[in-house]
Parts: sequence; structure tokens; C-alpha cells
Amino acid sequence: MTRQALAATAMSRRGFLAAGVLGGAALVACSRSTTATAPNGGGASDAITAAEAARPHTGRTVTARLAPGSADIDLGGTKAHTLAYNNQVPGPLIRANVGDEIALSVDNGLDHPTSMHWHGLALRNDMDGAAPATPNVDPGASFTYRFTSPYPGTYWAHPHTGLDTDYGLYVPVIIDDPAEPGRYDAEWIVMLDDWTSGVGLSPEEIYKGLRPIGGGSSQGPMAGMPGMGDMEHMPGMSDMGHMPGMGGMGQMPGMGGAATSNLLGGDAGDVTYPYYLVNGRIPTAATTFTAKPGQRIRIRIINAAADTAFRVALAGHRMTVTHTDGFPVMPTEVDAVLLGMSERYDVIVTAGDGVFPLVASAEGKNAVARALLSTATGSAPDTAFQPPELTRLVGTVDTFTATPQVQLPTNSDLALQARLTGTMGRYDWMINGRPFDQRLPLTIHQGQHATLTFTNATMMWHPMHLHGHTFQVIKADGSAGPRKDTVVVKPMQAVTVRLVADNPGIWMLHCHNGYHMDAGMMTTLNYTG
Ligand SMILES: [Cu+2]
Repeated sequence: MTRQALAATAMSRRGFLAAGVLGGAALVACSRSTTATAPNGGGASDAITAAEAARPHTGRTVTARLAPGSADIDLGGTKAHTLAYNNQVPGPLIRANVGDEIALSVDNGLDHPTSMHWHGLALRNDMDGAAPATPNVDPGASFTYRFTSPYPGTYWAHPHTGLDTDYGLYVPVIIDDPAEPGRYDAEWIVMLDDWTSGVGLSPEEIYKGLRPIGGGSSQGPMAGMPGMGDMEHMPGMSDMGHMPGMGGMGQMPGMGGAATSNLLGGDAGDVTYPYYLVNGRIPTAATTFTAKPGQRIRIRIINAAADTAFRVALAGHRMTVTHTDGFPVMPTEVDAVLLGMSERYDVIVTAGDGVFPLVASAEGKNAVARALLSTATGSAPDTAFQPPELTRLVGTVDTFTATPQVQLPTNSDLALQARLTGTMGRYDWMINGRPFDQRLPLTIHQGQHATLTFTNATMMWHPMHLHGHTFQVIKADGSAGPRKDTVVVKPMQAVTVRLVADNPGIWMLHCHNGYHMDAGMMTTLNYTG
């Protein structure tokens, strides 16, 4: 069955879910925390313990329980047998104040090890949820992650194991600052995803289709074809689906076709998905967020996709971007925002009078996800409707500047380099010439101020993510960009960021395209000395 046929079956039922916000998790606040302990009996290093002690502490503990396991999820008339937390997609919201201890227990009901990575949180290294710093949780075992967050913002959490995040294993995480002025009337959490699990190929099947037999080596089927290994370095040749003799790869389910985007510098993605979701729902069964005309709504947009950037606009509205990856920026008005995988943007809109689609266009993939904002009776436009805002002023990383209070110092005593390489033909994505299992870690000393330059030597964009830190993006003209933990690096371009080494440990540095990461585009930043 083709993608198109699968999509058609999902159009048979039209309905609107009258619940716009994500369900709250069973969060319980209690008065006193217990001492944080390292996982699996391992002793936390003195440096990690000292860094944790230096974080703010309210003395309050927020507890929650997540049960990852197989689940049958209703995407809105279409059922998907998948993996999810507590039988829902997205999983339940985790929410705490700055300085609260979060005690999150994971009861692993999967048939393989799992972890909970707290994307964007500058938390203690031994609770980061990425091995080897944090051991994975075995099947049938439970583990409680205990940590405090030093910064407010919009985050999310997901496993750091295999391709699990391309199933339904993700939850929003909001850290509130009680001192932050509450200049909005309502809050809408919007979680975006590209969906195949249980309705199309499994993520593992997609990965097999992308990766030559023999796995990124010269043994792959492409290797015998003259020049194929360097195909992506030839202008205009990056779309394999258009190449004669390639077996119509662009039409194969799960394989990328002619997905291109000017904003992303060319090739937009590797995978065509059956569906794109907002808060777990397909467009024909979109969720509705209800508000009153004139209300200021803070929309927290989170891209939980594996291979899809989204261009997001609210029909009939401009949006004022206030935060990038949790950190404040000089408020900037745009018509739409572009989010690479795992990026977050917080925006404020002033609600109009009527029913308005919030449309997340799968960048370069000719498909949309959507939800509805309703402030009055009325009906929404057709599900194929694309608001004109999508093609007006689109905010990207280059558009924004961190507020002066959160800008990082400009002095630097270390220059780190991450050279990104790989081709679609070999699917051999690497950092500094090595896949993850042969990595040469970048190293840094506690207290150092460093620049980190991502140099993209490929014909594909990469959303590059560093764990445990939020870095300062430097714009092309040398001025300060936004604070971010994930930055889009376009083909054949370089992006430099600043970071302060204030969170000791071993931290993952990787592409947040789930398939690139699994193929090896990952290394670590190690604190030494
Ligand atoms: Cu990548």
C-alpha cells in the first residue's frame, strides 16, 4: 500500500476533539525531597554533586510516573499500535517550578532498555537519560530520575535509545518561573510530530530502507555505482527520487522524495510520513483550543518529529516570539516560525474572533498538521487550507536575539569544532569523520568559555543539539543571536555558538534527525581535568 492510500483511509472520519490542551500528569507536590542518588548504585562524582548543590532549590518535590509500553492510540479515526507513555500520545505533561526537585519514575514496560532524556534542561549529568552518563532502564525495571532545573522554559523528554522517539514516546516538560510576569491569559501547548508507527513502515524498516546493506560502508549497494558515494556533492543531484535507474526510490513508502525547502537550504528531509500530527491528532480530527476574543495566548510549540521541520502559522494572526528553546528573546513579531526537530518556540498571539486553524506545514513535504483555535461559533476552513501567513515573514534562528540578561559572555578560551559529513547514498552521517561508535570526544574544562563551530559539509541540513547546556548562537555578522540547545545548520554552511562549561559530565552532541543520529552523527563533549 502506498502512503497516499494509507492517508486516504484516514480521511473517512471527520471529527473535532473538543480538548485543546494536553492532559496533566498525575503530579504530586510534597514538602521535602529525599537526597538525589545516582542511578544503578553508581556514585555521582563530586563535581556533579557540587553543580547540583549550586542550583536553586525550593524544597518542593514534584513526582510523576511514566509507563512506557506498547499501546493502541487513536490518532483521530485511525488507530495505531505503537509505543507510548501511559497509553497516550503525547505522554502526560511534566510541570514544575524552577528549583523544584522532579522525581520522575519510569516503569519500563517495553521489551528493550529505555531512558528518559530531558531535552534542553541543564540538569545533573547522571540524570540526563543518555548512556553512558545515565545507565538505561532495563525491561521490567523501574528507575526514578531526580533532579532540579535551574532555568524556566519549554522543554520535552524522550528516550535516548535507538529510534524510539519516532514512536509515540515523548512528553512536554514545562518549567515555570513564579517570578516571571504573567503577561498572558491562556496557555496552549502544541506538540508536533511526523507519524508512521502502526500505520506505515516501522521506524526500523524505514532506517533499513535508508541505509545501504552493510551499513554506511563501501559494501552498500550504491557503492558499486560509479560516483554514487559523492552524489550529494553534485549540484541538483541530491534528490535520488528523480534519478533514472534508482528504482523509483522517491515513491517508496517511507523514503524521501522531492522534499525541498529554501529555508532549509535544499533537501528538506529523508522520510515521507503517512501523517503529521498536532498533539497526537491527524488534521481531519484536529484538537480545538478554546479561548475568548482578545485574550493573549502563549503558545508553546515543540517539534517532536524525527525527520520533519515544521513551518507554523495561526491563520489570521501575527505571532510575537518571546522564547527560543526555553530562553527569552527580544520580542519579535513574525507571521510564522520554522522549527527543526526538537526546537521549541514560545509565541504570544492576541486571539481574534472566530475559528482559526493553527497549521504546521511539514517543510518541503507538501502536507500539514493542524489544530484549531476557537473563540466564537463558526466553522474552520478545509483541512487542506494553508494560511497566507505561512509564506510571509517566517522567523528562523537568524531572526532572533537573546535578551541581554541571558546572553553569554563574548570572551572565549577554547574553540571546539564539529565537522558534519555524510551522504544520502551511503547514509554515513558522522561528526569529525567518525560515527558515534568510533568517536573522538570533544573535551572542555569546568569554567571554560568556548566557541563551538558546526561546519556542515553535507547537502542536507542538520538540527544540532548539545545536552546539558543552552548555548548562545552567534549570527553571521558576529552579533548575538538567540540562546538555544538545538540549532539548524544548513547545507555547506557553518554556525558558531558560545557555551560556558558550568555543568560537568559527559554530554551528547548530535544531530536531532533520529535517522542521522542512529546512523552515527553523534559524539560527546567531555569535561576533563
Ligand atoms: Cu542530521
